[in-house]
Amino acid sequence: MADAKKEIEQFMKGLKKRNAHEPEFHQAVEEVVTSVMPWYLDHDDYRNAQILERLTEPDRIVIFRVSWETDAGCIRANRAWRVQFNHAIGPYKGGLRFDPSVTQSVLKFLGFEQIFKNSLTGLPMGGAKGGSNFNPKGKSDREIMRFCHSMMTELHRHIGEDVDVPAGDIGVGAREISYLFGQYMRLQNRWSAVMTGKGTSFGGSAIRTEATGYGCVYFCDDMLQHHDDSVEGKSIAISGSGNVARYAAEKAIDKGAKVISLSDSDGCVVIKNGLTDEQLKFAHELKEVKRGRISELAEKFDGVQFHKDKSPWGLKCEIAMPCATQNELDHDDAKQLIDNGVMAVCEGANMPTTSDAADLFREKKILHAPGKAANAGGVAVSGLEQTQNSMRVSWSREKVDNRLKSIMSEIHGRCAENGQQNGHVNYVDGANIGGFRRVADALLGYGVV
Ligand code: NDP
Ligand code: 2IT
Repeated sequence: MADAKKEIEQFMKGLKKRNAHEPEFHQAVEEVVTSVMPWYLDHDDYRNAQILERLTEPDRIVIFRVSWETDAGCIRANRAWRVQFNHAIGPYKGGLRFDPSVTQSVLKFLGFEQIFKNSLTGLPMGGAKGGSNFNPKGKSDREIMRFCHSMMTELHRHIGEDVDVPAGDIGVGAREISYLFGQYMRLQNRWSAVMTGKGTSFGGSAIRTEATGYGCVYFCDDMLQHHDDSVEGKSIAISGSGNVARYAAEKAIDKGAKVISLSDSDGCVVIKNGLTDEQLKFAHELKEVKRGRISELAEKFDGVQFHKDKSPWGLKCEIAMPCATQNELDHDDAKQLIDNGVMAVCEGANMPTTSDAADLFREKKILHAPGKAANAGGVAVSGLEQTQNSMRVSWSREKVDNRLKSIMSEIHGRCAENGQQNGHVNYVDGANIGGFRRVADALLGYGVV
């Protein structure tokens, strides 16, 4: 068998040359290729069909301008993308991100990750991602509306219920999905399930808002139970205070854990005695309605302290749940967490751990659930929303929540099966290999496409 390390180096050299100046994309590919290469080299049929080479080249990328007008009458132009990465196992599916840090590299990494995440859910969904470098912070509702309407005026040509179905991500929540969907309907003159994360009054699924955070805690509990333990009674450091972080906190509290932090890009709040239901309610309102800063939680409640420009990774905790953004947990953070006795890292965000931090978790055999497994609950319930829309039915919260739980358990099972290493489960390898195999089989069957 060829030397896997050498083959990985060779592969990455070519990929970096073809995709210069795209560090996030390189990082996401390298992680998958590192897990998959030994298996790939063992399977000549996949190798001869150049499955890895084909899977790392997006089907297409649409780039376009979004022109819009501020309330003061100034004209602005942003750049937007839709990366349609791979639709071997179902229509393209993945979120839209609005943030000034959005680049083609970021969206390619996210679209690439989405292929394997969606495959792990067992549902028929391909991988895509899109978004814009538009900054929604500080914009009025009407500015957001004008931006979303303008964006959809171009995007609508490239999506469709059986083609590509966008949803939310950073900076894109219920308000933005409604504006985008409204414009799609106006342009197409038909109601179609072209987006997920819709309001429940117009075709959205119960539990979709909560699904990523809830699913992350279900996965974490499955992972700990597989090791004869559970989330109950554990102290959990959570980063972020957006959609994923807040609903992860809600479910963690529900399962008897102690949530000791939340954060945003200004810093983190530490809640020594554990986040209470009342504090969480305040945080939901603060972020969803007032669109305020997490420091206000410390201003409002005794026993909550705000640490400017700090992440939660210096805190002593048993579980770390990064739920903000990519590369928010680096090697020093990983070292501090390990020195403080962390037993599990469960990723609500996409690729929140830098490569060298992930290497350290691997070396120290820390249970490390990668985002493509642990945060797949969001897209899984998006898939269930698509099913309900096609059937013209709407399932109860209980039914969707039960489906979510069983999908997360199935994902855990796929990771455990594919990540067995001398009596230990490597969840990163398990998720990458498990997600890859289903898509690779489909591509192999299609011939040269
Ligand atoms: P939101 O926009 O609701 O919240 C994002 C949170 O992360 C905010 O608290 C934000 O703080 C913080 N944040 C963003 N960028 C940074 C940064 N550079 N440094 C520190 N904090 C930052 O997004 P979501 O909760 O939806 O998404 C969070 C993560 O989860 C992302 O990685 C996303 O890709 C992933 N994800 C989301 C899913 C979903 O269904 N929504 C599904 C699966 C994964 P601030 O307000 O200051 O910017
Ligand atoms: O990263 C993700 O999985 C998401 N932002 C959700 C995608 C979706 O289509 O629901």
